[in-house]
Amino acid sequence: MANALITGILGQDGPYLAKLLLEKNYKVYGMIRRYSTPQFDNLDYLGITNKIEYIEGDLTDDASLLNIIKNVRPQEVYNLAAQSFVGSSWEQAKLTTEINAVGVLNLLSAIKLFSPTSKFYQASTSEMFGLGNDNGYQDENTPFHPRSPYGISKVYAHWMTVNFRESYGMFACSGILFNHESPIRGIQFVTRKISDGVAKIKVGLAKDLLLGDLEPKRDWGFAGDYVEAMYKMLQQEKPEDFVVATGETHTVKEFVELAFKTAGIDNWQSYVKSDPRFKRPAEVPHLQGKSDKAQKALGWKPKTPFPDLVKMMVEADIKRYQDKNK
Ligand code: NAP
Ligand code: F7E
Repeated sequence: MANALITGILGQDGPYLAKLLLEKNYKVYGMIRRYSTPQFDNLDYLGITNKIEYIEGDLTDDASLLNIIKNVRPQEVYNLAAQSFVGSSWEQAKLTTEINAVGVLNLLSAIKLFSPTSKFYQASTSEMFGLGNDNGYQDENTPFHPRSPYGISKVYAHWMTVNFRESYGMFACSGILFNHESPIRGIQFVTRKISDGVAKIKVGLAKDLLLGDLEPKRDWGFAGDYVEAMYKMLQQEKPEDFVVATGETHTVKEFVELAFKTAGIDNWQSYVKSDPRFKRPAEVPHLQGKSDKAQKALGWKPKTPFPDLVKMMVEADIKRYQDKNK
């Protein structure tokens, strides 16, 4: 039986990836950091909480990683753990760097020492492009110009992954994924904040929705589709880096309009209020990925169109509130 270690198992992508690997008969180890009350809600949502073997560890604690890699010797390691919220990365720049940059070095070093044949996936991001090639698409050849401490930390981790591959011949891949969302997306990210806010307005629990800049454009896909690309990257004969994206871009405002419309509310302008607290010191104005390489080499394709994604998220949040009231 193949085995895999997933860090960040309690987040959004961890549960979708774990579900995919369990369906392929993997034994899945999930690394969780020490918490007084760990939150298994996302794994519960996908019905797989009891199918995973949990191990305590933290990317910033290199001894914990050495022990895990030594004991498990996973065939595949998916490093999804991160301080992933761009907005907080200015206030907690050092912590973001320790987890997202140095943490990845810790994990790669542990693998090199105790399980050098493990295949490694690094969760890289379109935030590394930032302002790079703002006039068109971003692909594997687009220069990086990160705009946040988060983006900068991920550039370090990306190049460290490439460097372990080039220096030690390790099977280390970097998946440069554009924004991907789902009904279990963290509540502070804009899509889920909108779907949750619209649901609260729909059921009468809120009167308005406070947002920052509505003009930035993002290439939004469905997390369930994107974890397939992660898996496929580690099944290749040789390790490479891939952009994963839909190729479509939409403004935050377009997401807002469609979310309200999906809930049967026409006049979104009456509910959405601008709040400068949600604006960023430096914005990434336009992301639109070109995933031709992944489509050709991995046979991967995004399956969920933008309107279906918005509908899935809004309907899931409305159902959550309706179920609570039963
Ligand atoms: P997420 O929901 O924020 O999940 C991240 C997970 O990392 C959380 O479960 C968190 O644990 C864990 N974590 C944080 N600090 C840790 C530490 N020091 N040690 C161990 N675990 C730690 O993120 P996601 O949306 O699933 O994204 C997965 C990965 O892909 C992240 O690396 C993110 O940066 C990257 N990425 C995401 C997107 C996207 O659009 N979703 C796009 C490109 C790249 P707790 O539950 O304990 O807080
Ligand atoms: O912001 C704008 C905000 O926080 C999207 C992470 O998964 O994807 C994510 O990063 C846009 C930005 O995601 C609000 O300024 C307006 O332009 O949902 P977000 P993100 O920053 O794109 C990348 C690929 C990752 O790797 C990250 O880990 O929406 N925006 N008003 C707002 N954003 C938030 N959060 N809240 C607002 O009220």
